[in-house]
Amino acid sequence: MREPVTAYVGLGANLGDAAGTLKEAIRQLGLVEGVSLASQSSLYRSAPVDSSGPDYINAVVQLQSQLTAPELLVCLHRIEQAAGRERPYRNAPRTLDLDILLYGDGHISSAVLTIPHPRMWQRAFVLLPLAEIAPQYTTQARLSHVLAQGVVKLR
Ligand code: PH2
Ligand code: MG
Ligand code: MG
Repeated sequence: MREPVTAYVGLGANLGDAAGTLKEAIRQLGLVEGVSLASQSSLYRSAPVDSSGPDYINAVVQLQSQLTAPELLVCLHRIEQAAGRERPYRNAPRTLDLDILLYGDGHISSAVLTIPHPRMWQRAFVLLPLAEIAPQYTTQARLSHVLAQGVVKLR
């Protein structure tokens, strides 16, 4: 059996019942073989950043994963597909987006996967939920870069 790795996954949606879709996606993540849900942030609302359409709902979860990062990515894509994800163009509004943010202390740079997520440190909709469940990553210096972005905590 592989040693579990602590991974963080960012969830986002701005089409349909975004909050309901995120909650269902979190439930689905916990059902994946080899993955357990360790903690989850609150939900947050924010305007689209480099995207369009309705406001986004975002959250971050902590997983314990016995999968490799590429194996986890396949599972995330499957859950996105089940939520009706379409990819008409880059940063299009979406029913569900699941991004691996951090995978243990791993660094990956492949055609399909970059870890740590390359834009996570510039985005309040990632850092504020991450700060709730993993404050060791969200130093004041990192938060100070994004605090001007309007993000509202929902619950
Ligand atoms: N995701 C994007 C692009 N822009 N903006 C917000 N507010 N929330 C997101 O999750 C988001 C975004 C690309 O994945
Ligand atoms: Mg994304
Ligand atoms: Mg994505």
